[in-house]
Amino acid sequence: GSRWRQLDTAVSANCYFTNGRKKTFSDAEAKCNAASGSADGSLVRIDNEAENEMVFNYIGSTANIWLGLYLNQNTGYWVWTAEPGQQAQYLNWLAGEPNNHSGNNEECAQMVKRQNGYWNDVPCSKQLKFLCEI
Ligand code: GN1
Ligand code: CA
Repeated sequence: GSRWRQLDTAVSANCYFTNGRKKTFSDAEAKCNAASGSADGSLVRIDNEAENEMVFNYIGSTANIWLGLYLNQNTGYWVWTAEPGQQAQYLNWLAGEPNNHSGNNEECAQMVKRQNGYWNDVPCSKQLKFLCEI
């Protein structure tokens, strides 16, 4: 669809999509899968500081968003939906996070707009805006 677009070609050649709606983590990931057709899109994956800055600049005009990052219960590793078999390498947690705070039920990660784009673990059932990547 036409809503897929690049954000900063100096940082990433990948395309990004949002519909401005709020969804649970799994519903948001499913939307990213569906919106990309056969192209295997997922919730946004951030691999380095430049990409984090790019995405943070983008959400400056929107709100907190889901990242495609969740806790693999079996391994105890944080993994990206785009590559669930691999432990996430770049992480940008806010100080004190991840803390599994809300009833020990925080297994999905959000980028926090008011915390300079640092990340926080929250319940996957939370409804957040999201950014897809392809
Ligand atoms: C938030 O809303 P509260 O204070 O119980 C946040 C947690 C953070 C915590 C940090 C759903 O918890 O993930 O770790 O602040 N919960 C949500 O103080 O955003
Ligand atoms: Ca938390």
